[in-house]
Amino acid sequence: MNPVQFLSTQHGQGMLKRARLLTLDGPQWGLIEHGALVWENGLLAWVGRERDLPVRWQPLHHTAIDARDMLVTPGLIDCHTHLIFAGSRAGEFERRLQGVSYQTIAGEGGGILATVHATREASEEHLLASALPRARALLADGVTTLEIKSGYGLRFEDERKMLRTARRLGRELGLDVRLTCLAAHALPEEFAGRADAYIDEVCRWLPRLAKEGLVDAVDAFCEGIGFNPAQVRRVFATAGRLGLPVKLHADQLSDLGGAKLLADYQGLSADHIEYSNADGIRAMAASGATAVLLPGAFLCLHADRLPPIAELRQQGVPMAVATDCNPGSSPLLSLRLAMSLACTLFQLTPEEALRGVTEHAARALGCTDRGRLRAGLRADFLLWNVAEPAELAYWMAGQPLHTVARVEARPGPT
Ligand code: DI6
Ligand code: FE
Repeated sequence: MNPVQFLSTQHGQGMLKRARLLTLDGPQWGLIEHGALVWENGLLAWVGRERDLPVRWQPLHHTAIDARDMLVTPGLIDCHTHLIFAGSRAGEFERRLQGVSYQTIAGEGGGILATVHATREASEEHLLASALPRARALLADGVTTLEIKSGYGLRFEDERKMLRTARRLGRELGLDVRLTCLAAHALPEEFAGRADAYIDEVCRWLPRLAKEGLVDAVDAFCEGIGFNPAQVRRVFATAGRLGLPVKLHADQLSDLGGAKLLADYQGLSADHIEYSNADGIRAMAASGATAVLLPGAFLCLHADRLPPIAELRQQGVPMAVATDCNPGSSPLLSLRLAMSLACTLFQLTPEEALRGVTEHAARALGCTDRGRLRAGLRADFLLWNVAEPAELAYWMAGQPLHTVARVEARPGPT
């Protein structure tokens, strides 16, 4: 199996020719047969049929990379991960296979809090070293933009440690990483029975973390085993005052009105949403929010309540797909497998699944500069060794990726 080739499009100009472009720019796949694209200093400068190449770009033709009729897509975007953590929850995996529920384990002080203990003990170096192989697995599957959440520190210094590590990981791998503060993920033991007091702390941390450039968005876990809508509203109101967009782990295990709550704050995305009601989906459509589907967690938790896919389609709510890579509910290291699960478990079409990890995943992160092959957007694109577009969601595992061309994230101070 040939290793994936990496190409930086950060500097200078370049051209790709003889490509089958899946642009996602328009209905269906946005397929352009016999296509070509030109990049310049990290941006796509032109995308179209090779025979229509403008005169100004003709000089590039003789040094163009020949895609040899391979399918070319935008770089993949994993818009929901908990990639930074210490410790292992494989033992819980075994217990859940024996029928012990996720909630029961959480109630015993395991689950998220088990990972919190390990993450609090770990240094930044240890967190980075343990996250790098997980990130490299996602890169080898075509991810060029990665969202990473905090949420296993639950103390200021440990949440800061997680977000700094996520930023360092991006620089180490030349990958664009979007940082989401999920301090409202679980109630730490030292605040047992005092959730409102803990939310007070989180609201005090946000301006300090934002001032260090460590927060691109704010998230919360609105759930019986997480935080109630009133507590989430306080976190969202603080984020709003700081000009930070919000996202929400919404209605994953029960209907707490999380989708409607997210929409009330013009949030970027409601994620999981298995139990979201029709009112919440309508509110998301009206507010322009994106739904993030997380089939890995659905599968691993043996969930039986499907997200409201028909309502999302009917209301025109964009559907993104992500790995939710985390040690408890979704130890999933392949965004393409998430695409496949979104098709087989949630009945998405292969085209919806690819749009879910490109254009719609970009929307879920508030990134308007990526997710399609269109002039002016980032020059992140992938060449695939597959004959048909549906194969991108059809093959589970394997190594169909041939080349990753991407804008390298600029190194900088850690
Ligand atoms: N929902 C999830 O599925 C993850 N977090 C959340 O809010 C689970 C995270 C974990 O189990 O470690
Ligand atoms: Fe999650």
